[in-house]
Amino acid sequence: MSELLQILLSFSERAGEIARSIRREPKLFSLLVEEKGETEKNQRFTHDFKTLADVLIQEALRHHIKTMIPSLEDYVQGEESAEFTNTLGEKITVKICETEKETANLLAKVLDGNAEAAELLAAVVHSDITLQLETELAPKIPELPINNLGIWIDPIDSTGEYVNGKSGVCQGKVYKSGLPCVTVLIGIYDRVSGLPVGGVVNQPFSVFDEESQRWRGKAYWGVSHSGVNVHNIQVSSSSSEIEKKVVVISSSESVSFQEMLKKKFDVVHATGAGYKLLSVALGHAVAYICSKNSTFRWDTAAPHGILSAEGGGVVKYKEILKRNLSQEPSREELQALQVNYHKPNTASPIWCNEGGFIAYRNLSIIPVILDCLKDT
Ligand code: 2IP
Ligand code: CA
Repeated sequence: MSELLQILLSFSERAGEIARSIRREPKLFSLLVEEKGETEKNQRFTHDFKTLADVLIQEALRHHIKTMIPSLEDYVQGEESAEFTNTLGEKITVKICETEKETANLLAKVLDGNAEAAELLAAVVHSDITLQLETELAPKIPELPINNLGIWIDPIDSTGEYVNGKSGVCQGKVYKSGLPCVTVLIGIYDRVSGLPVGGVVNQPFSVFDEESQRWRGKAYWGVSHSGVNVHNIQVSSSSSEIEKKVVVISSSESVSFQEMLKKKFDVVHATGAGYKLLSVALGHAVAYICSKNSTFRWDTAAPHGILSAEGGGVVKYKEILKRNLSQEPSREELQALQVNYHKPNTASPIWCNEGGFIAYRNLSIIPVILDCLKDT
């Protein structure tokens, strides 16, 4: 069993609980909804607070890794900067302290002295939430070479949907928007090859339980290392038949791009890069095609790890379009075109997924997609 995966899975659940409790606690939630406030102070304050949820999760993971696996601490990278400016213009670096009280004091500074909100947040950050790997799968997971690994985290992907807090609109099995599109993404990659080794995707708002009037989360994971692939995804047989022709894309893609894909697929716009990748992993869509520089390594690393464990992957879009499209790409060719996670781009933004990508669970879909796009 991999201790690292167990640690990251449990942590993803704690992150999911931080995300849920911020929406659940009236004192914290009121800060989120002030996002729509009119005054400049309110807007700045809540903008900072929104970011604080992200930063808190990221720094909590860094703290957790430092405690559990000290050698990995320097190799945790994330979307957020831990430096914060409150409405008084004070610069504060958010970190998780040794005690809950110390963390609360630090957070109170970021929250302009709102001690009650700071204490609530500190309590959930320091709470000991665990989620166990499935007992039948845990023994199959290979040990991972900790000293060769790096971690990418996107603490809250789809921040806009998180703040809006709508329950979500479905097209087929895919949510186009809403809280189910929010994900916590923790990806593991090999520092030498740059290839994904595994990932955890936590969906904090997966199912709304009418009885308790609370959201329940789901956590998905996968590992692909030394030829051993293990994951906890269950793709129902109906998914492979009914959803066969769904591809997910961002609503920001051009009309002509969508028209080309519509020749062979039902095209669904869904929010959240992490969520779209998860939809492919779950078999709710056959592919996610992103033609632009609109995502980052922290968006793709975790679900890429799961897709690799399923035999799929995430290949560079512009690169694959350059090859001879009349020939089907081989497995080896697709392997060489995988997005990698260890080297920044030569031009800024250095960690964007330059040139876009195609995410797939089954490689047989790639020639069909390329056939649609051959005139681009
Ligand atoms: C965003 C978020 C957006 C996505 C964008 C990501 O991350 O996932 O929804 O755009 O690519 O970077 P789209 O939904 O159009 O694909 P964040 O919410 O963390 O900024
Ligand atoms: Ca993101």
